[in-house]
Amino acid sequence: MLAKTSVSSETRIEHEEHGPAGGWGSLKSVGGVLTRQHALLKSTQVLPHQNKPDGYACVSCAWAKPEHPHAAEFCENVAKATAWEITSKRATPEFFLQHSLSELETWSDFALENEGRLTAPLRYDATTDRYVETTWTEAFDAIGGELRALDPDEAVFYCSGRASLETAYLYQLMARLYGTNNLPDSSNMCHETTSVALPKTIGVSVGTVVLDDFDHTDCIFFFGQNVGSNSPRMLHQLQDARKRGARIVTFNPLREPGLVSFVNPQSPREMLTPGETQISTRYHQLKTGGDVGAILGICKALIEIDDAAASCGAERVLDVGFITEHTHGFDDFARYARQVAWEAIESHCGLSRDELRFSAQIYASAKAVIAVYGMGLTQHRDGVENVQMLTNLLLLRGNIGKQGAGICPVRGHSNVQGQRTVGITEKPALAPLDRLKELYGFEPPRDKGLNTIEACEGILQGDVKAFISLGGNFLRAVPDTLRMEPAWRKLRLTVNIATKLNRSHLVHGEVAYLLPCLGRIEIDRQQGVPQAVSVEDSTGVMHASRGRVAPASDKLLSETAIVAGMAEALLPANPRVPWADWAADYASIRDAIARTFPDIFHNFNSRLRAPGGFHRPIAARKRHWNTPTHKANFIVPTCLDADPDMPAPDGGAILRLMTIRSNDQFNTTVYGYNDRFRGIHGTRSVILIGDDDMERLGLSEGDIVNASTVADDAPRTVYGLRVVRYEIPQGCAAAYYPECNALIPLWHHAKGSCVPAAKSIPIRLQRVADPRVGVHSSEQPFP
Ligand SMILES: Nc1nc2c(c(=O)[nH]1)N[C@H]1C(S)=C(S)[C@@H](COP(=O)(O)OP(=O)(O)OC[C@H]3O[C@@H](n4cnc5c(=O)[nH]c(N)nc54)[C@H](O)[C@@H]3O)O[C@H]1N2
Ligand SMILES: Nc1nc2c(c(=O)[nH]1)N[C@H]1C(S)=C(S)[C@@H](COP(=O)(O)OP(=O)(O)OC[C@H]3O[C@@H](n4cnc5c(=O)[nH]c(N)nc54)[C@H](O)[C@@H]3O)O[C@H]1N2
Ligand SMILES: [Mo]
Repeated sequence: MLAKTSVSSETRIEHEEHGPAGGWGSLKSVGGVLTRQHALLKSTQVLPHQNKPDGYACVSCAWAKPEHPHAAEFCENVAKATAWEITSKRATPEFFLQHSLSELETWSDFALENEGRLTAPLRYDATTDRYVETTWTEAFDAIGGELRALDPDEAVFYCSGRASLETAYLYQLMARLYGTNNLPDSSNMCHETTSVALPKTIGVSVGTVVLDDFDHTDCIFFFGQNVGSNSPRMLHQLQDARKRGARIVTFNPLREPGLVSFVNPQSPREMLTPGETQISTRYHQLKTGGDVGAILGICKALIEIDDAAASCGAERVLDVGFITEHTHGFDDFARYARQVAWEAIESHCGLSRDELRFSAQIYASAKAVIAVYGMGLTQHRDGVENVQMLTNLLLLRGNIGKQGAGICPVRGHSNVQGQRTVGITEKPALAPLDRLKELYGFEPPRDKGLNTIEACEGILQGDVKAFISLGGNFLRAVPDTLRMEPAWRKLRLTVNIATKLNRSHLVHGEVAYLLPCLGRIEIDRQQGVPQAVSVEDSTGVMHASRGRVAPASDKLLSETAIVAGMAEALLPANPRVPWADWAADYASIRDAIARTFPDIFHNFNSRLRAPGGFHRPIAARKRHWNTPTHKANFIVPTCLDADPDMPAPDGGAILRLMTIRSNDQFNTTVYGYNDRFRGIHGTRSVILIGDDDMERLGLSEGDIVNASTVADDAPRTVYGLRVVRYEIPQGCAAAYYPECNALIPLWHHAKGSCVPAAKSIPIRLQRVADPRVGVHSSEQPFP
């Protein structure tokens, strides 16, 4: 058992300065994964086709793909994600005959996925406690029969963010024809905060920035997004902007090396000379959860400067014309900002008024500012206010709807934004229900469906009986692991459409199916014709994607074919809904998407052929404000005084834990146990704590601690974390996701968006006398 789970011989924490992002370290890190996955040769053959007009769209993050791609338009992450998908390792039916699910449950996340690609459809056999091979027809019929026996609202159709626009469209249609809006997706744990915050302020649910804006900006404000690890291709835009003299002001509790400096591994000249680009021109290590305070401080400083200018007739600092013509609520906001005390701001964010004033000057002197953000803003109880404060800042100088400026939420999964666009949503108001009714002649469900948190509550209460998962690793991604797992076992039906084995497949329902699908890099032939699929990137651009390598097994079906097959077995025949024809020719699905969403997808098939894809319309870019006031709205924050994330201070014993991603993972997929940017090697069972806190809590580097959530309703502890001394603001700590998800109470989520507050968990630490406890649990995430 331990042989399977142990992956590294050595645990090493380094404290020397870590090099820049990119560069030789990046090449070395990629090489390791390619070799381990036996994918070296194949990767070198396919990677040049990544994000190219004839190639496949990146399977890693959703960052924008340029119209004129670099010779090698890929990054460290993509190379890893590619190797992980086209690996020559296989988890065959024979593998499943050798291992019971109870045994596999003791394996780590890494070990499970490292078995390689799933190769045949599998059904759970209770008598042997194993997955056994089945046929596609048996699987579809059985799943259809199980679902028909339920009330549709007892079933949940989850969607991780990787499936194409075509598959996602069919998936939501299947759920609605069946009779439910229970369509939660990974954005419920991610940028749902954005989708709730932005419609109220600027009347769109997505960012307003496109790639071209990076060529025209002179200043970027960067909040809570770890570009070096999570969207490295964006470093090219940041590097170019810096070379033009643009300034980058970063707010992050951790000094993330990718935000400090960068060497372009695709530029031989840069690789051979020591030069590196400094990315951030100012770096504010604010307190975790302190963004509203920090941004408010900058707004307050701007308003102070502007008030002074107005009183002496000097040039104004605020864009008065824009504010008057285009915004609503400025007076209330300005009044609030003038009266709020600097002390309150400073204690909220841990930054001084002088630092904030200085950054306000930088902001004021820039003609066009982009604000970039990620999970550091969205995964807090006050996440929605975080994002809205950021739009307040942009609105003060008209930085929305002009070239080189705008708001830029960096999306996660490669098609997470697009899935929402084509109807994956639990909110009926966001789905084109009337149009679906008209096109397909049925009465769509009108009740609100379950989001991720509500689906978890439904599973705990026993109201949810079936869980269908289009990709993802739901059980590992959601909060409250130790409460969710026993409840998940009580489900009647679990169906997972997946490429690789993960824990959500092992903790299963009474009836369980594991259905293996093609990955996006694989050639998808239907009736002999290779098919293209499409995805939407973080900047609202739609791209075609064509697979390049032979499928991992001849028993795989495409995700599209699996959804169509399930739908045919589940639903009564309807001549207007030609599942088999759709699955045979994806262009016909695109025609259906175009008929459903003509504003975005008119002439979908022909426009998809354009190099660089096509843009969706984003009203706020044109300063059309689809809000109730028909203006862009300033929003007065409410959270400065009361901190919803943390209980009352307890003599400093309570720390605020953020859960983070390493450079060697993609969400719950763990590629390896090294976080080279943070100097942590060979283990993920660590907790990063600052000097002062270590001293105050009597801890030394290397001590083993247990972390427990400060909450009354249930005990939540993660055992055996090794203390790592790290530069992080006082009172804050960091540890890896998903290992620490057991610490997040289900109810600890963002007001308004229900995104788990994974960046602000109140915890207490307890030192473990016997350090061997930690050695066991560092390889063994399920104590
Ligand atoms: N290699 C790789 N790439 C990925 C992923 C992956 O796991 N691995 N995941 C993908 C997905 S689904 C997503 S959503 C994105 C996630 O990408 P990010 O949005 O970068 O998410 P995190 O890695 O969680 O890191 C958030 C950053 O916010 C900082 N932070 C934490 N709390 C606060 C705070 O209160 N304020 C501020 N200002 N900063 C804070 C952290 O220090 C960290 O640098 O990446 C995508 N790309
Ligand atoms: N504590 C904490 N929790 C978090 C976060 C955090 O920062 N902290 N982040 C949250 C965020 S931002 C997100 S997006 C979620 C992620 O939640 P999910 O999207 O549910 O999880 P992933 O880890 O991305 O899913 C990995 C699995 O997807 C399957 N897969 C990979 N490629 C394909 C494919 O092409 N098709 C299909 N069908 N399956 C495929 C593989 O079987 C793999 O095991 O986690 C959230 N949870
Ligand atoms: Mo995400």
